[in-house]
Amino acid sequence: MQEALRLAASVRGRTSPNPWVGAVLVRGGEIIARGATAPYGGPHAEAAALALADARGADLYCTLEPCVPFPGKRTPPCSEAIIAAGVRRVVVALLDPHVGGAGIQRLRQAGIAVELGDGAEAAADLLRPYLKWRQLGLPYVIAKFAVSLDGAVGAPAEGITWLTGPAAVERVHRDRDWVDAILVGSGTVLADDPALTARPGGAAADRQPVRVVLDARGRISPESRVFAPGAPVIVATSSSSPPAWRQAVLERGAALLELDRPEGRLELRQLLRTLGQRNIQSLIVEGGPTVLSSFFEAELVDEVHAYVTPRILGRAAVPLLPPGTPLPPLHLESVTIEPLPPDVLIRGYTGSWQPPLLPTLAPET
Ligand code: AOF
Ligand code: ZN
Repeated sequence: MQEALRLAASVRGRTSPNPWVGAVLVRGGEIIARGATAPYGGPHAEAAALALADARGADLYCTLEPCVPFPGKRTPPCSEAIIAAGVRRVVVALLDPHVGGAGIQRLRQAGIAVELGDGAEAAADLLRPYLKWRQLGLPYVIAKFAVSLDGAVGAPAEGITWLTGPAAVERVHRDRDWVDAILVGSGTVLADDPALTARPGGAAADRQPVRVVLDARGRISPESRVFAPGAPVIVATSSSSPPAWRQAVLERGAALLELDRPEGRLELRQLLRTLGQRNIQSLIVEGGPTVLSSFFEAELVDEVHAYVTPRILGRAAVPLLPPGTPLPPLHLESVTIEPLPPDVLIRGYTGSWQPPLLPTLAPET
């Protein structure tokens, strides 16, 4: 199962809106074939592994429940392929909310021994974006920011966009490289004019995340770098942005979303629902402080990536949450710490949504 999880992780962000899954065929304690989900429309992990070896009498380990037929399906169902291949036993880490146990049932019906739950926690952890999107229809939200030792958020000085060193910048690009979308506010576009592309190893990635800009009043220039070709752009605005500006943004090839703006703030839940409908399963909110605090305030953040940088900026700290925000203090869960010299990444979950582990299945008969 560990090898299946490694295979799944190796295609993270390459299969959307399909979940990234790994599968391993084993006979006599030896791995005889490996598979990972192909890009959307291509073979699933199980099918990929089954195509590589004679599976009669073998055991199959998969990180997600094998699929069953459904209308509009693009590939042949894995459960049928497993049965036809003569697999003896299947070990499944996690149920697929889209399949809901029907895959397990079908295999058992065909006389295959199915074991459930080995590696469930690791599989759910790996698939958090897909699981949340399937359950709630909303993308999984990662709030990313850099903070100095004196608690200031944002750029150190005019013209300098990155507070952190090269190792942390590379880490950010590797995250941009797997998520479906990146979001910033108009203030960040005005201050930094970011390209918002994934450039791991310094080179533009083949697959780019969708760029989302929040601009209620139509402040950003249609000449901004975020409109450069290479990745789709969505600009979320309100009824108060000028028609001429909207026209100019559309001419730059961006999609416009008009959101409600109760109390002067864009309706973020409405935005996330719309992004979810567009198959965006994961979103990094990169700033600035105003946008980040709105996401925290609306309790829409699932995961935090805080880069702490050993600088003392000696200017007024920008708080992530405005003083007096009516929120219980947030303690991150499952915290990990990654040294990225000279910076440190503190990563953790807010607990606003929990992945399902093992919903009860009908007992084996
Ligand atoms: C699996 N193995 O590797 C993946 C699965 O339209 P299709 O044929 O690509 O089917 C998409 C559904 O299959 C998707 O919504 C999810 O429920 C499941 N993904 N299933 O057995 C895999 N990626
Ligand atoms: Zn499948």
